[in-house]
Amino acid sequence: MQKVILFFFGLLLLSCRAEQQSFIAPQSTIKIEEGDTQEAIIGKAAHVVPTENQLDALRNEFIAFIHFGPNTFTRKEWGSGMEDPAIFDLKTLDTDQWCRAMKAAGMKMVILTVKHHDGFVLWQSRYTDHGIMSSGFLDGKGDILKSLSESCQKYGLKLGVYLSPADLYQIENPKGLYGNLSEYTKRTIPREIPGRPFENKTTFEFEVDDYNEYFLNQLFEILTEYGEIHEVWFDGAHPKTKGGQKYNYPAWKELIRTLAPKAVIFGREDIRWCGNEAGATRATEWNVITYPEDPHTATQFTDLTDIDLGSREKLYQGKYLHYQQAETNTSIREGWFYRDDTHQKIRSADDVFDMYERSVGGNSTFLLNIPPNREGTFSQRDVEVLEEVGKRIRETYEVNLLQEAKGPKQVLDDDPDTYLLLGKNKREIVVTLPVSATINRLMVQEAIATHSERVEQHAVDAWIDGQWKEIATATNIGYKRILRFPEVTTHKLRLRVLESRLDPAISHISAYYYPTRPPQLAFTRDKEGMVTIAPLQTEFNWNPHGENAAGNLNTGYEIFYTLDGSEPNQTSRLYENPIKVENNILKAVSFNNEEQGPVHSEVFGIVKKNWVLLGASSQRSDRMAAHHAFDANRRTYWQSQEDAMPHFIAIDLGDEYELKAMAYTPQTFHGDGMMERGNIQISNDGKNWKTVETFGFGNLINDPTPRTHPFTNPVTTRYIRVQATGIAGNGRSVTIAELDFL
Ligand code: FUL
Repeated sequence: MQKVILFFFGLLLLSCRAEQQSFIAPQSTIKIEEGDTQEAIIGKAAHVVPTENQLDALRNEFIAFIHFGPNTFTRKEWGSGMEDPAIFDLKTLDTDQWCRAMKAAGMKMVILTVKHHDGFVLWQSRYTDHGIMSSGFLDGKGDILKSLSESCQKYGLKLGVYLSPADLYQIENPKGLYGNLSEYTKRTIPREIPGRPFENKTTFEFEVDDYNEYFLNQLFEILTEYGEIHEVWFDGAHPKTKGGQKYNYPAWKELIRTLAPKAVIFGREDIRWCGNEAGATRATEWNVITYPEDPHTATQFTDLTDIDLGSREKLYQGKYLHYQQAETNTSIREGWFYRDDTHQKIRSADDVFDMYERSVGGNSTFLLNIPPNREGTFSQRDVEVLEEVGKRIRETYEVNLLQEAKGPKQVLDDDPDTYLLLGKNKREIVVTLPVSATINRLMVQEAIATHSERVEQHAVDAWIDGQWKEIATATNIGYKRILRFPEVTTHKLRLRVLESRLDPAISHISAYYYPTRPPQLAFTRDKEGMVTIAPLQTEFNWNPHGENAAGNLNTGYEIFYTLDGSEPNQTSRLYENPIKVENNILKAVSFNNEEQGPVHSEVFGIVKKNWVLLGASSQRSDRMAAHHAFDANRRTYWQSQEDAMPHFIAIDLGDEYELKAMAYTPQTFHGDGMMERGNIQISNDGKNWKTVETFGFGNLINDPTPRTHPFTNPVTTRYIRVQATGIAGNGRSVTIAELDFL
């Protein structure tokens, strides 16, 4: 008898334990315990959900970035911090115009660089005079943040702030606070400034040093005097650091959570960098990722440039599972700041719309930068692109072609809180239309707020000619997945979940039609100078210079080009075979009957066929040999040894040329060896050199896109030597994917 009782008691205990294990409360962070099985880890991952603020941020979908400051006037990407504030020579400002254009694009929030790395502040701070108060704008009384905040309220946009932790003004000026080795003492935030009281009477006590105090005081100002702030953006980039300066993030966070309870924090636990600045998206973007430490106090982070952040294999290696969504951030123009309206490239509406679909429809938020010009407005061409993109988003995504469909109403309604839980035995959903529709987009969403992101692999079928035909497949879904495929006409669709972490909860399915456009184009030139023009493959473009394999959705188009700088049209030369381009601008455009695609243009330098290596300071290995710096192949590169500066590469161009500029293409495989500073030398005999130019490039690690240095005066030479005198991030070896001379 006793045995029987014990047996039942044992069973009860076992079942309680099983239940305990299967009950995991949905939370935004879950610790992986030592001894957790792989199954247990996946079970936990399937319960990691966004916070309310993160969910709101995801629902913004398309948001704007605004880079504005002294760099707008100096045409630089990174300032030095020692610019005279008078350089910010703004005479007019129209933040209403910015807001109208952002609204027209369908954006929901705007994040302004209130202080970029140069330390110049765009608001009336009490704690520095390095900013708008010392510029001529409105006699030093202007306040860009205030003006934008008022416009945002008028147009119904949310507001966010970018406050750079790196601060070159505070690093470089003799009285600067950054890294001044001051003592950590108890300080009251905000520090009172006579005659400038705060309306908000909240105060904080923190044990901090001078720079952290400065930073907290500034956060206090911008979070209390400019209306509700919805995002605080902490850039991880640092042109320089000093004195081992540490950031008191727990204090910053306490202040933000108290004063801006609706704000998400970028760069720390709420929102993460997507890993590039080129608008590249991952085919699989998981927002449940791992941390090596507690994400709320972490000082070590996962490498966010990794192509894989959330596969099962990655999760097994983590210590914490954490919900942290990606922001796909890029600029509508080449570079983050405005330079000019003639040379600075602007993305086409096709390009931006494509990025919108890949990022928003790929489980991330699309953060697009539009830099205002020196008149304080968005330039006309930027506005046109924003308006056109907004029009395409509305015309495509406001017309759900499954409006009349029959099927599970939880997925067909517009309520994100209703969902269909797909049990083990039936992981598919069928929807039927009363009449056939032609579609080429399908949108699927998971109920992430309650059930996390669980789908790992799925397929979509259409009922065509009396049978199911698979029309698209993709990996995860999460907040939103937009599947793009060649158009089909059907009255029945089926979603099949092929792999999942526990039972997935599908909250939404809808279908759309986007009229196929003539494709965006891309050029590649070989060593002989022959240029191939082909449709740009953007689907799997994680490495922007790498191979990618996406099928082209376009057919039946023709390509026309010009070599004289004029805009190509249907009367221009028809592209049939590779064409020779040397020291020239190539412009090409695709046409689908009468419809015109975006114009793509590129300036090509002298052909590298006869270039010979004269010498290089060193090379790391044969695979990274110096000749790769001019083999017309961006996927190979030269890397020097970790030697003392300067590193150099000397080239015989094979003939004498008049040169007006140098273009540097960094390698995109890792962040090492970015050539931040250097000089250009020429020679009569390839032996004795004289310096003719010095150059400097900013922000190369995060944005390794080609940079051009125009020469102050043209030089005529056959022998040229490029010397690297400074490597980004204090690196000690140099890498060059390609050098070009124009
Ligand atoms: C980078 C910065 O260095 C760039 O200048 C820009 O602000 C971009 C958004 O972040 O890390």
